[in-house]
Amino acid sequence: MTNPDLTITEVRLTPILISDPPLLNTQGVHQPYTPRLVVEVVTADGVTGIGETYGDTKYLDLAHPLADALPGHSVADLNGLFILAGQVCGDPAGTSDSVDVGGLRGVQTADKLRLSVISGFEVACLDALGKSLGLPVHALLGGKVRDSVEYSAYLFYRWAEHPAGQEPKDDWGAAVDPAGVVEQARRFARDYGFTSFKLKGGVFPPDEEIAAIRALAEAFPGQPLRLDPNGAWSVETSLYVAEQLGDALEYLEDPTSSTARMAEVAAGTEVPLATNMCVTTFPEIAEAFTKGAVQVVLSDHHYWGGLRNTRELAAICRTFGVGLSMHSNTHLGISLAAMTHVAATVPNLDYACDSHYPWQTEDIITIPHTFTDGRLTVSDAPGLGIELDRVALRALHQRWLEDDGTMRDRDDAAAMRKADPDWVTPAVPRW
Ligand code: GKR
Ligand code: MG
Repeated sequence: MTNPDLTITEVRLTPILISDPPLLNTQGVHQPYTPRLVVEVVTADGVTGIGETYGDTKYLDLAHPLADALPGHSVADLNGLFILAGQVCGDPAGTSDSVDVGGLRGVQTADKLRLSVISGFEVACLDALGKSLGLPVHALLGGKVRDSVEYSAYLFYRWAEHPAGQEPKDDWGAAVDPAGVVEQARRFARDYGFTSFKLKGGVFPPDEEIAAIRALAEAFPGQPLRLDPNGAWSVETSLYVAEQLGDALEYLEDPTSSTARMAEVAAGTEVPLATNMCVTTFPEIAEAFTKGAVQVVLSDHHYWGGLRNTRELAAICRTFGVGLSMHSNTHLGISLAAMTHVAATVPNLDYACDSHYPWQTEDIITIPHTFTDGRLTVSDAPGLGIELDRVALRALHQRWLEDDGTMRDRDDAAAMRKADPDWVTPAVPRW
C-alpha cells in the first residue's frame, strides 16, 4: 500500500451569498443575503477537502494571501498553517490588533479575524486528511465520545418579510411578541425535535423579553431556556432580569458587555452567565475566569481558530470548572458538520449547542443535515462525511458576483434602515 501524498497542490476560494430571513437583534436585522467563504484544498492525489468561514471583505482580504501561500504544504501540517498565516496575512484594512470594532461577536481584533480565516482552512485540511486516510474528522481529533450531538432551537424575534418587499421570503411569519415566540418554538420542536430553546434578545424592552421567556416556560415546562441580548443591558437591568427569570433560565447569555460588567452581574445572581462575547480568544480567558465573570463559554470554532483550538479551550474550561457549549452565526452545512465532529470529541460539552442552520433554506452540500430529536448523528465516513454540491456553490457564487456590493459585508444596521431610515446602532447599554 502506498502512502497518500498529502501535499497541497491547489487552493480554491469561493465567496458566496446565502439567503437569510429578517431575524432581529439588538443591532438591527439580518440582510436578505449574507456572505460566507468556501475554502477547498486539493492534494497531489486529487483529494479535495472543504471548509467554510465568514465571507465579508475583511476576511477575504486575509484568505487570499493564505490561499496563495499554501500550495506545497501538507494538509497534515496544521501547526504550520498557523505559522504561515502569521507570516502572510497582514492586518485587514482599517483594523489593528488594538482596535475594538465591537459587534455581536465581541471585540474584533485583526488577530481574531485571522483566526476565523484559518478555521476555514484548518477544517478543509482536516477534511482532506481524513479522506486521504479513510478516517472521520472526529478520529483525527482523538475520537468521538458520543454518537450524536444535541442542538438547541435558536429562536429569533423576526418580521414576516424583509423590509421594502425584498426577496427572499419564507413561511415562518412574524414573531414580535410572546405568542409569536411560542409559536415559533412549537414549530422548532415539531419539525426538528429540539427540547431546549434560546431566544435572541436585546430587541424589545427587557420586560417584553421577560414575558416571552415566561410564555416559553409555560409552553415547555421544565425544558432548558436561555436568553441572549448580546450585551444590550446595564448591570442593573441584567440583575433585574436575572431576578425575574432566575427559576426559568438554564443560563443568561451575555446580558451585559465587557468582562468587568459580567463579573458584577455574576456576583449578584445565582443564574449562570454564558458568553460568546467577552471570552472569544485565549488572552481573554484569564481575567474572565479569575473574576468569575462567566460560568459557560460558548465556543465557536470559527473565531477560536478551528477544531483543535476548540479542544484546547474545552480543556481549559474543564480545568477551571467552567461549562462549555457552542455559539453559532449564520452558517451552512460544512460548518455544521465541523461543529458536530469537534463537539463529538469534547467530553465536557455541557449544554445543547446553538445553530442557525434551520433558518437557512439553501445549502452547498449534496445531502443537507437533518436534526432528529434535536440531535445530529456524528458521521463515521472519511473526512467531514459531506460532499460539496458544485451546482449550488456556483449559483450562490454567481449571486455574490452579481451583488452591487451592499450584501457582501454583513450590516444589520443598514438592513434596519430600510425599515427605519433614522436607525443607528444603539449605544451600549441600550437598557
Ligand atoms: O445572528 O443575529 C444573529 C446573532 O445575534 C449572532 O450574530 C450572534 O453572534 O448568535 C450569536 C450570539 O449568540 O450572540
Ligand atoms: Mg450569544
